[in-house]
Amino acid sequence: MHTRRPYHVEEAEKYCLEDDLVNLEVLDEDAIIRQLQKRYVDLLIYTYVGDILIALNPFQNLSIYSPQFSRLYHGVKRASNPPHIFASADAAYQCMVTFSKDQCIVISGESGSGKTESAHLIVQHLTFSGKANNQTLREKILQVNSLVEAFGNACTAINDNSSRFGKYLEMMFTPTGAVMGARISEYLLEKSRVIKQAVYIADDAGRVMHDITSKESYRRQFEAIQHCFRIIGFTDKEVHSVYRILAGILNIGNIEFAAISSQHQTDKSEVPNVEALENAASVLCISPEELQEALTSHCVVTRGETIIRANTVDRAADVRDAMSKALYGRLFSWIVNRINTLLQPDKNICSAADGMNVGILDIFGFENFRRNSFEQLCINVANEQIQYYFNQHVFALEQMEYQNEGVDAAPVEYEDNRPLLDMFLQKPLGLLALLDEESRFPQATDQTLVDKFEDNLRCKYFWRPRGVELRFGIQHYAGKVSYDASGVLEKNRDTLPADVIVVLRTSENKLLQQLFSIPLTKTGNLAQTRARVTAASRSLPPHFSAGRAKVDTLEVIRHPEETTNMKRQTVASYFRYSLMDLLSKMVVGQPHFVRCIKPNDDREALKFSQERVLAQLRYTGILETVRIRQQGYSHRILFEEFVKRYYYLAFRAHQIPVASKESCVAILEKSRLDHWVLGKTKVFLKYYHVEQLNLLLREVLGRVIVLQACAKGWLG
Ligand code: AD9
Ligand code: MG
Repeated sequence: MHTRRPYHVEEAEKYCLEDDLVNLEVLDEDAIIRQLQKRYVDLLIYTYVGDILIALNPFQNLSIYSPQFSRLYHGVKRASNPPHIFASADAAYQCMVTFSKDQCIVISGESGSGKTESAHLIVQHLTFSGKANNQTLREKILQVNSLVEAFGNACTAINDNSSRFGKYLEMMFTPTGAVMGARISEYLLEKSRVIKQAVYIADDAGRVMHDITSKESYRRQFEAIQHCFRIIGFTDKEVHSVYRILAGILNIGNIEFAAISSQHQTDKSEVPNVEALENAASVLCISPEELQEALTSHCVVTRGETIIRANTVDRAADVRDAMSKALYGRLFSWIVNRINTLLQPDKNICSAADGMNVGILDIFGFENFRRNSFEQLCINVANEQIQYYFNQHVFALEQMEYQNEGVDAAPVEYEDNRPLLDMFLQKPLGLLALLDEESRFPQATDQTLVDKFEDNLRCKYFWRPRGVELRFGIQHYAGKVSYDASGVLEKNRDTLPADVIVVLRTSENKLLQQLFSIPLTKTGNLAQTRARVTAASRSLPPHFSAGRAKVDTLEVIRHPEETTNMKRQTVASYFRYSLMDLLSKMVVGQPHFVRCIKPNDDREALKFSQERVLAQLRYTGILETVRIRQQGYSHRILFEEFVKRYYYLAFRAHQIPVASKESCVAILEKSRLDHWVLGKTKVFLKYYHVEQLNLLLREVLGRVIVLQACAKGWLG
């Protein structure tokens, strides 16, 4: 596949490790991969591509994350130290403080590549940088990830601690950069996991059984969770209620159904293992009779009359599963909401509106198992969206600005996944819209669903293998995935019968009552979310128009059972909304990217599979990224803003210069920078210029403060 490079080039490169791929003289896949490999075996897992960080999973613990390292990377020039995740976290922090602007760190990579670990390390460094006087607050923030992951991560065939939800953690800071609180938004928790572990887990049955039987490790994990709850500030009563609900979910899973046939009816069901039913009812503090009733029958209202109908065995099992999923999903949302309340900024210190934040995005990575279902589809579409976001920022927006501003820069070709994203999200003929439409027909089956996809999705990204009825394939940006459509319709409908809600509301467990009484909104205050989404959509660039269309039709989220006449909220429609909500948060901040790479599929330290790494470099467009960072200008600042920010570098404090091109030139020349360019309205800078300017500014401002202090006689 690759031609080997001449020997002397390899020789010359032997001792030459480049911290930044942009500095490579020979720029091709071969050079990049050899560079990364050499670094990896030297345990240099981090490498820059300009301002973007590549992080290779070391699959072993490295001693480079202590507070001493945070100190080393705090507030210094990037080139002073080897590349590090702390340097990226610090860059975001410094940008936030210098420009008083929200920042957003987007971590991407396939499942098991190290996103969640990276997110932890970023939080660790940010709590270090944003020194809160309040030690307790810092400790609380450090526990947040562990707590939500205890409830939302699980073991898969790819990753023992795989995220089964998307997480956007915003760390909030005062205008001077002291950490003052945190807020999490969770996206698309995979609820189906509590009722049925997919086949891919069964592959690992031996190990899972071993884990389950090694009680010692379970007890340690349990104690760790207890510790997190306590530090963050949950009351004992709340924690107790949480455990009861978890025990309820486990016991519900044991309830079985059997058919009872009488003379008149043959499709009734009953619970043969009454003990499981009683246990479930007991821990959930509800009546076992009412629980049985809710599972084995349902009310139908016709012409004002209520009729009770029996549930078949299958239907009863579906209701049981829907109940477990609802309990798990709502409990998870409650924990997240509660954390947000416990970690909100103290109004006496600073109101959230006056502060700034750094958001850290850690979603579930791209997945391709032997069997892929609706869950993988949603996960992969979310990754598709994040890749699109990356492309927009790194390629599209930048090249558009060159054109608009008349700046001469060679265009860099990149793989645009917009058509694929449209195939999923378009209305009315995108895959998710088709799925929703089919979910509304009671007679529809998974077979009619796949037929519908085939009839409508006529593009190269979709195909249907012959001879396998319920299969369809999708060519994702990260590879081909074959999906199994069985059960997809039902998963999308995600119905929870009113009878179940009624009985859960009778619980004496206050928390449980609460979970099913108020319409829980996943994203906090609905009115606020809606306002934010609408406001952000106005500032979205034109290519976000698909998103904008979604905003126009944005419906207030209500849970299906709270709506009788309203259209049901399906998982697919909630998913679209979530993506939009997430993007709306992200577009507000200035983005920083961390690209996680998995060096091998065996989770082995020091093992570097060229083939696997190359595949990831290709689909994430790393080579193109290196090119654009080498040739392009990743920072574009309006003249006015540039002068406002940096005038101290060339003018005296009392001189207020005109916001003109000439003032910009004066500043740039005084700062002795090379290779910048001026457009019609903006200064075009390389990523390293901004760092140099900020360091200079800090020096100058430091001198100004000392001078002022002397003038006022404060310093001896
Ligand atoms: V998924 O999409 O949620 O399935 P992630 O989040 O990308 O996936 P994760 O961070 O969970 O992957 O990393 C997988 C495993 O790799 C971890 O459990 C660690 O054992 C290992 N890992 C990842 N990064 C590091 C690191 N910086 N140091 C040590 C690491 N181990
Ligand atoms: Mg993860």
